[in-house]
Amino acid sequence: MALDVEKIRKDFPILKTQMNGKQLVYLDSAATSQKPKQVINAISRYYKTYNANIHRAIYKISEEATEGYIDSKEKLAKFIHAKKGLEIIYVRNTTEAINLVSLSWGNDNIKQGDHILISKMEHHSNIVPWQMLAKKKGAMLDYIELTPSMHIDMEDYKRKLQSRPKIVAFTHASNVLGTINDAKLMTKLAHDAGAVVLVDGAQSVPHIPVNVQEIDCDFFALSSHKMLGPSGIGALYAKEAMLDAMNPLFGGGDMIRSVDLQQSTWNELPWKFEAGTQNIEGAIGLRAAVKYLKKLGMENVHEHEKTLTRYALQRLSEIDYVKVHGPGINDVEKRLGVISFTIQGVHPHDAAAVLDSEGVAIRSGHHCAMPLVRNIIGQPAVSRMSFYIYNREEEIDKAIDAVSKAKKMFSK
Ligand code: C6P
Repeated sequence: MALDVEKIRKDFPILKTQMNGKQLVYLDSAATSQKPKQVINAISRYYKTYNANIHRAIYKISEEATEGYIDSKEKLAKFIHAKKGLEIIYVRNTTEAINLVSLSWGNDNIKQGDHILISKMEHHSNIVPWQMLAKKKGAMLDYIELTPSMHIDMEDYKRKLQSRPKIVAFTHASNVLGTINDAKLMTKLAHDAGAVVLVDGAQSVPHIPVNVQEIDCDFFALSSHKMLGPSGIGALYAKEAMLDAMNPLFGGGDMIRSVDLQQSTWNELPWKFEAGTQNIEGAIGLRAAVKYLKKLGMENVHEHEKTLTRYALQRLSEIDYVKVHGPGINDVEKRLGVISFTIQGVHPHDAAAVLDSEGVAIRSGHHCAMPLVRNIIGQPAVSRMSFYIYNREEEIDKAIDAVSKAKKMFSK
């Protein structure tokens, strides 16, 4: 079913904003999404009517806050098709979720000489924690190559699996290329080779249907702020058996069952991993975001973005001085609405500045993926436009008009 974009736009107060005297055209949802009034109101209602700490008191509003927090996990678990709410650990963001795995699971399971396998299209969040772990343990960090069409090179992947890595960590969808990886197949191959699998879902969960049980990954990381929810909250999904076997990363209130002078025992899942007062309003906001996306239907969300992506790729392909870095128009089915590009003779930051002056928000830079942007794409920076449920074709037209304006300005 096609999304009713005009109706959706009415839910996003920020879309009425002007930027540099022009109607805001927000094409940077891969960095963070805008928030609908349903999310804003849910957070506001929490603060106005039942703000209280969770798990700690038996009075009514504390119970209501606790119920909201727990229900948020249940709803998120259902949204990504986890078996149980207790498989969801709330953290600050995708970055923290991956670090939780590298610091807890990694510390206990990676030894000197072990291999850790990641891909060359990873965000720094899925590179640096593994570098730190490899360095600490004397382990080897290997990289899966990409094909010229900017997909995972599956032959290289199979070759690299022969060194029997202990863990394989890869992104479900690239924040630079838009490429959607076959997470299910990659997980199966990794499991067959005896590896544990972590999937970085920061870019996939907001835009495509995700089923962690079908993928069968052991860990899956996501951020609320990219999927209409507030920032400062994200989640680590992990299979219950993995979480049971892992040690907590932080010690403190709530994560314990009992505390003696010299030792403590841990609380049950998922609380064992959530020390101290949590981001309660964040969980309440994320619950509202999940409800909003669920109502739209993730198949419909993806369809809408594919239509926009097809349109943008078509229009950009008609401009001879623009180069798109990522899978082309024939690959739209397996692609996000994330389009990185360069304009011949125009620095990406200059391009972004011209678009800004026209009210169009895009991002330029290395997009926290330096090994990909610098070594594989071969540029110091790229411009990137990214779409979401509230974008429409005329906004892409405005962006492309501004691209030609930038070309004219800098070609003089
Ligand atoms: N990418 C972008 O503009 P955090 O910051 O922890 O919420 O998300 C990190 C992250 C991890 N993996 C992928 C694939 C991502 O895209 C991101 C965030 C933003 O592309 C900010 S750099």
